[in-house]
Amino acid sequence: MKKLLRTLFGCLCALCLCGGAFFAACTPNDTGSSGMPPSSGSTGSGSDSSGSDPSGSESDSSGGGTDEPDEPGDPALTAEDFLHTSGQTLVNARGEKTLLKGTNLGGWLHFEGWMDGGGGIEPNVWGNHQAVLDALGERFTDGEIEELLEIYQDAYIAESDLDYIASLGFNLVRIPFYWTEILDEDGNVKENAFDQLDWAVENCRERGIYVLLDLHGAPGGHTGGWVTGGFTDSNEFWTNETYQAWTVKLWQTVALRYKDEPAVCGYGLLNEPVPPDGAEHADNEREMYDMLYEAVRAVDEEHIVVMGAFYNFDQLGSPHVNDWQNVVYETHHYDDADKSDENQNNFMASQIAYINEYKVKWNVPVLAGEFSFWSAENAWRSWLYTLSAMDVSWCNWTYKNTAQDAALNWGLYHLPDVESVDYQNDDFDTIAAKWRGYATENYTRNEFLRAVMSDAALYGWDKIDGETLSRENWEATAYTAGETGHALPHAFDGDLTTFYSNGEAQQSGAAQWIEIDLGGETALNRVDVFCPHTDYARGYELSALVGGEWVTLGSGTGYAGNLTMRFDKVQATQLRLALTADTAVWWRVYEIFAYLENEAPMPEN
Ligand SMILES: [Ca+2]
Ligand SMILES: [Ca+2]
Repeated sequence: MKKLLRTLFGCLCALCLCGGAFFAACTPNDTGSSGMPPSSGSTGSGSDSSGSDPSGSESDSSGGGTDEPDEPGDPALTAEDFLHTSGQTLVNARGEKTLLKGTNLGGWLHFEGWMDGGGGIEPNVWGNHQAVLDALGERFTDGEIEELLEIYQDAYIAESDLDYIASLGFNLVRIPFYWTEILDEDGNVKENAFDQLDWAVENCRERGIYVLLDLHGAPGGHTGGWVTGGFTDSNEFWTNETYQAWTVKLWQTVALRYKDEPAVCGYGLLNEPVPPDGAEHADNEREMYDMLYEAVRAVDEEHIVVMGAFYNFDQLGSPHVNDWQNVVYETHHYDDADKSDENQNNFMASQIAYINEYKVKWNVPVLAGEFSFWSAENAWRSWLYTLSAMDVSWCNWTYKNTAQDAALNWGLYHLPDVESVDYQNDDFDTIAAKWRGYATENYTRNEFLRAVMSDAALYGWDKIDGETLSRENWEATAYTAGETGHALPHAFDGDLTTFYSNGEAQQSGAAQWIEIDLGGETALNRVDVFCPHTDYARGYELSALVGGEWVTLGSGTGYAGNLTMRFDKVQATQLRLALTADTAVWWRVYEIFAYLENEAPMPEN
């Protein structure tokens, strides 16, 4: 990740927020043609931002369309699972749409000192991969350094980590690596170049997890001197033909090795490229991507190639203009200037709109390859659910992190009990012992991120495991404060572009609610409510009439996207969803669904 992004995305925010609600901006040309859960497409064309529906009741539109959920099967990936692009989506060799959801294995094959075992290199307190190599090179032989790195790498990610990743419902790991993982410092392919990558590909394949190979740091540095490229204060890749030739060689070596491998979903050519002087050298950036694209295509015509839409899509240009086939554009999303819920919600919505604009305009699949919304739960959930509904793949930054501020949510594991290496003084055995300590067992599982991300991966609308209950015999009534009820058909018409709005500020005390007569005794264990990022319930309580008695099924603070409420199975005749918090914003509901899910316990803690 890169911290300078705040400036960039500050600009994007201003551009993209003009349309107001992100649903409005999602698929402006697509309303009425798609958008049914559990799959793709438009999530609405409702009007403005909060409280915008003057009628206080409903808006009209039409729509529909269906898609089938993924078929269950053997998790191991086979030739049938080999992915290609198709329009704005990814499909396997059977032609089935595939959405990638997962995490980054940051800090494993590419040190980023502030977040992993590479920290503490002076004068750059953040450390970086090249600095680690250089510091170790002062006192150890190349062979000893390789041995130490392998000790670290073998400890940092183990089979148990991949088991956990699979248990979260993830089917993607993005693997950032520094170029010296493959080549030595003379540009020759190392004997042990594929020790960890082969291991990762094989073990991910068995678990149904795709691997995206991400060249995070290229020879000479390619990220404007930022630590993210592994070589702070150097940006020579762009102008040094030797480094460029090595990078061509690297990608051809990698592509040749994996060209028939279905578990590799793509090659990320360059992470977060920052050519000298930025936009003035956009041609340079396009040339380098094109050079690497052609290098890969010379040995591998089938795999997806991933292009960094960085800082933005326009800097690289469309696949059509560049004459690239079977490519995905990857975006990164951070706004660390203001971590408030309100700002993160707005930022999240602007990024949804921005992704969708180019995805549609260029007819290209997008991967949100890095992002964080800190502790803004609504933004996290709304982001993940909405990307999934849009067929945009996603993986957060990152799986493990040494950051000691839990609220930053930098990792699915964090707050480790580890010791930093003293590169100037520690002997071989001490470094080895410290690096073995970076095994995940010495980290703390991040339950907030686990819940947020696994909910989206396991229970998003693209992943309903069970029966979606028919709403044919339902009769729903909405009650606003002090008024009698009225019907709200647009919250039950299967169309994510039409909605109910209560037309008044939300109140505590359950004085506003939606009641659903289920038309007879009905077994259910889950209710989903889809709301926009603005007008979602700030507090809710879900109750059911069971055997003539009202029982509370769940309550909480609410969030946008699809608010998923799961509970022990009940036989109910009525449901009631009430508001329980005071806020100036209205309440808008696109759809309400109920399900009888199969046994799908959350991953064990
Ligand atoms: Ca290695
Ligand atoms: Ca609707």
